[in-house]
Amino acid sequence: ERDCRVSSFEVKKDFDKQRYAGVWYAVAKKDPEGLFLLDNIIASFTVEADGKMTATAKGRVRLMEKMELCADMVGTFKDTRDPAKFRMKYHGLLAFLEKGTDDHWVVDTDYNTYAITYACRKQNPDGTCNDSYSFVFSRDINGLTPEAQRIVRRKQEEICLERKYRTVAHNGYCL
Ligand code: FEN
Repeated sequence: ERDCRVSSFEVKKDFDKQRYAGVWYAVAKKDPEGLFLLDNIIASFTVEADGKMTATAKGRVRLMEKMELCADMVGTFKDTRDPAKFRMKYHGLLAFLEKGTDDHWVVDTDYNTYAITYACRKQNPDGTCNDSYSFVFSRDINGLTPEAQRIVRRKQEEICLERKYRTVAHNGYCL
């Protein structure tokens, strides 16, 4: 039987934030419950002079069925004992956007092609996740190579989220 306890998920070994920095395009995502970014999601990670990681994320959101806009989200990351596991405090530049604190785990990345991230917001009593989100990021807005897709698919299984993702469309809305 597969172990789907959050505490047993493996993350990137010897994660290097400097190499992770820069722009990533979300090409697929698994949504959490509640409000989130719809599509056109672009994240940009920076390592500050003091070594702390920060990021911005743009993504399309829809307000009241009719209006849509590009939401600007800002995240600041707190290091943990595991270099690939962070606590991310985030807020939107517009006050009505939800703010919060999530895990940000880098499950895997090769730094110059793909990355897969994971956040569990709520755990079940048995240690499996009850409310998670996950991004597949690409350095190339047009998507991943077949090689990177194979790696990402295996990682999605390892975090027990296979078949839960949907493609993130990019039509230049937040560029
Ligand atoms: C991540 C990595 C880069 C930095 C950040 C990331 C996380 C972003 C999150 C966004 C949440 C969006 C919300 C939208 C919202 C991981 C990409 C920061 C966690 C919560 C609405 C929609 C409609 C409405 C109100 C609010 O609040 N959307 O009427």
